[in-house]
Amino acid sequence: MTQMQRTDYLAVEGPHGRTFPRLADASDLAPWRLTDEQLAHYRQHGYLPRVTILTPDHVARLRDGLEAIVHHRNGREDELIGANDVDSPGGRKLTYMQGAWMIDEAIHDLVFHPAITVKLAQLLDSPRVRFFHDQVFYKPPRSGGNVAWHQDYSYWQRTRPARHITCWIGLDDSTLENGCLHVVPGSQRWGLLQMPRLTGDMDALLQMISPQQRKAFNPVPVEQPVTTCSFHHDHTVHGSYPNSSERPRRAIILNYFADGVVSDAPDGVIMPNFDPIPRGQPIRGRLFPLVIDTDGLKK
Ligand SMILES: O=C(O)CCC(=O)C(=O)O
Repeated sequence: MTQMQRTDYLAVEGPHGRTFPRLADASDLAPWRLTDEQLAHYRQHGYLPRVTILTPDHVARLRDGLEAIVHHRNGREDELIGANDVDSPGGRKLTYMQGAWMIDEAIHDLVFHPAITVKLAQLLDSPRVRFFHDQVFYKPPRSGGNVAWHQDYSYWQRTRPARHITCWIGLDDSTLENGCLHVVPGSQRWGLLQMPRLTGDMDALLQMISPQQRKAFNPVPVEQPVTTCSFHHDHTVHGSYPNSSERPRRAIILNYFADGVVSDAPDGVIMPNFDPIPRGQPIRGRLFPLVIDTDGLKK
């Protein structure tokens, strides 16, 4: 594929294609909403597991897109940010990347999928929500490495306030054996902790927390079938163990924030390769698009 043929998926703020349904007016919100029970679970525990958002056909398209990128058939891998085969503890490997949403149509459109965005508006309690960035954590069969215990916001201190949320989307059934996500319920109330190396020693964070927090450190596995996702709060401690199964554990992670979050970066750099945003200025623009505006929908 030549430079000339590259589709600019970011040219229009919103989905590029028709992979997922769109919101036409306010009456379209209802089928995508979380129940009061689900919202209460998130508020109490700092995460919400097993929320159905995809069909098997969506999963197949997302897998095809991701495999094309990972196996260098997409042709635009040079546009990825921080793409890396990371050496993990124990001689294991983890494929990590940001920016898949800029080079694959289905992954791009997933960012705007109402099955996700309507729920984000509820969980963040904000009518307007913006996309922050995507991540892929791809654990190959048998050798896929761990992701160390961490809080997402500890990596996002170039932005404020902490009004962020993560949507974790497995492209395989997530099981204990293949290294599913684990979360520490209630840890969203622990305040901001130090930032460990994400792909380093699993338990590094445990040396950085108080004896009281260590006592309350009771992780639970988020085992969930493909087609579902989980959401977690930006202060919820989470991580994942290695993949010891015979199949990959592929996940696309979408990070969002409530509209109004500003740059707190002394040099304005929010994301490598993106134009700097001066400290104090709202984070917005085509690289941080609005994914939902419930107030703006026709009533
Ligand atoms: O996929 C994983 O194992 C870790 C993902 C993660 O750290 C996150 O969703 O913030």
